[in-house]
Amino acid sequence: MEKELAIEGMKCDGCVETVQKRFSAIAGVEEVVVDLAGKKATVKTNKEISEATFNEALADTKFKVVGSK
Ligand code: 9UX
Repeated sequence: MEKELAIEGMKCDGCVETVQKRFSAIAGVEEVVVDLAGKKATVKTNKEISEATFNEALADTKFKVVGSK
């Protein structure tokens, strides 16, 4: 499955790396591509993972998932 997540708060490649690491640590996530300019992440997963789960993975960061499709 593939999901596109709109993300607020990323300002540089360090932010991209943090989001990449957090999302990659979620069980079922197989690939994460973060787009700084596009303020989004495209994730490939082997099961349905809710937007809320991705947002929880960003707890204690300044980033926030604000939408998904
Ligand atoms: Mo860059 Mo992001 O120095 O919090 S890592 S702005």
